[in-house]
Amino acid sequence: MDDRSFLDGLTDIVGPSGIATAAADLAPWLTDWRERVTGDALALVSPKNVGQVQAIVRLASEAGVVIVPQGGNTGMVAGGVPCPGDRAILLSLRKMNAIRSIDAADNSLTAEAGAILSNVHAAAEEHGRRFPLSLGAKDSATIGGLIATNAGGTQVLRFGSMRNLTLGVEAVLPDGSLFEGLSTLRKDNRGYDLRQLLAGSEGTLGIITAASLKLIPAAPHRTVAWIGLGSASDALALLRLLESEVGDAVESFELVPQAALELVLKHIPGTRAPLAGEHRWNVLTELRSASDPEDLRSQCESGLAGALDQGLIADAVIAESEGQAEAFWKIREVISEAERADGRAAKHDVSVPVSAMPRFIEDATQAVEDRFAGTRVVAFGHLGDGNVHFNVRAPASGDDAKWLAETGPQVSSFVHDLTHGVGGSLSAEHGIGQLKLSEFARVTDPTLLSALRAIKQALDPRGIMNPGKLVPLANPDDNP
Ligand code: FAD
Ligand code: 2HG
Ligand code: ZN
Repeated sequence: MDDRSFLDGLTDIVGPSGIATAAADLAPWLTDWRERVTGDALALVSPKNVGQVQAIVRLASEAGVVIVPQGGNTGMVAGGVPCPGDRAILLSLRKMNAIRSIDAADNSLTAEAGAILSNVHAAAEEHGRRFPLSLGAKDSATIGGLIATNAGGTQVLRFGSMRNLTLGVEAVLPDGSLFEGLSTLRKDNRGYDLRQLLAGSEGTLGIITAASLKLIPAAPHRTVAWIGLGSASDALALLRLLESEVGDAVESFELVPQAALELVLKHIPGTRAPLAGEHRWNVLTELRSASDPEDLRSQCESGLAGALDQGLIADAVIAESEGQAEAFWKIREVISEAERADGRAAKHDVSVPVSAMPRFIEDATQAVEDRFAGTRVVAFGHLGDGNVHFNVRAPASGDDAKWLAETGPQVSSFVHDLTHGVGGSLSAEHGIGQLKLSEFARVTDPTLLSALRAIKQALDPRGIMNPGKLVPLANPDDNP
């Protein structure tokens, strides 16, 4: 089928308002958030219902055209944009954004794939419930994209990542059939779990059209503290101390180095440092429980006083109001934006055993900065999950784009080898996409890679679902 007939067929399915082919309409969606890849597409197609998604998939399969599912295009590994040179369509789920139902007694909510995370938060809150996964891109990231990347975020410590919070999935498979898996069962042991296979599949096995999500009771009061301290190992000791004081009320425990705070203050208007002095490391922690907010606050105060006595922390401030709590969170959530505004960096999303992370940060920073002269490591993020974004900034002088193209791959291999050496992962929460594909192939057990290819082949024998992402080709030289 030639391109013209294919596009006519798509227009018949979604109507003229559901398809765009003009370069200006496609451009914002063809480049990834980190501005690392710009792909090609014949059209941006925006179905309004599941039937249209099925018809699009069948037509693309017949025409041999690649489908790239896309939600908010906030992914960090260029999984949601086509590969350069692909004969592809961008399949946007953004118009399928309804909250289909909320069952407060069941603690569950069912939403279409294009529903934006902050809208899901608001819908749950209206019913006295909470959807406890959040991240900096919450105003753009969609439920489909979050499941497809098995996103993590800032509450994983207590509630797990997206796959732990996904009870059921509805998805169109590569042959156009519909998997009607929108169950909200807490227990269901009927063999292989297609829902869990689709979680983290990055659009390579099918198109998620809706999902049922786990809710928890609302806990409207929170205690948010910003703490200055001297080392990442003191930060981890602080986490364990707080947990012994307040149990699992500790929901978030995020590490922010002074260098990241400085980037935020420099690039993001309206931000200001929570503490008067400078500290090599900072922690942002949030505690929530159903108990009296004053109890939680005093437990937090006593935990922090204990930490001060033990010399674990240098200074701390507990937010006095929701506004101040939001201001602390803003600093944490805009680090990526500030980093992007400051220039190019080789970005890594590594996890190691939680107890090994402080040492890893110290040793790997030293090793990288010694080996690659002039680079500056900014390691921040989810210390409580053993996951930091170990980002290596280009030397301050010189052409950072050139540095990233020429030296970035060596830096990344070096960081991933260090990570692998302590039993870690090169992708804690962002996925593989296009950007990590060759490194994933390089450091991963060949048995696992064969199993991934076998699953892909079984479900998508024509290879139309988001090729060039996540599943490395058998011949390493063929990977981008
Ligand atoms: P997209 O970027 O559009 O797509 C992501 C992937 O999912 C692609 O492979 C795409 O093909 C696939 N996909 C999208 N929709 C579907 C669908 N319906 N069916 C099948 N496949 C689909 N991530 C974290 O884990 N933790 C964080 O703390 C975090 N913070 C972030 C902060 C910022 C400022 C930004 C910009 C991103 C952050 N992310 C974080 C990245 C995170 O992965 C994305 O925000 C989110 O998971 C992707 O959702 P999206 O709708 O934008 O998906
Ligand atoms: C975060 O935790 C995101 O803020 C983005 O996962 C990380 O930009 C990054 O490296
Ligand atoms: Zn993160």
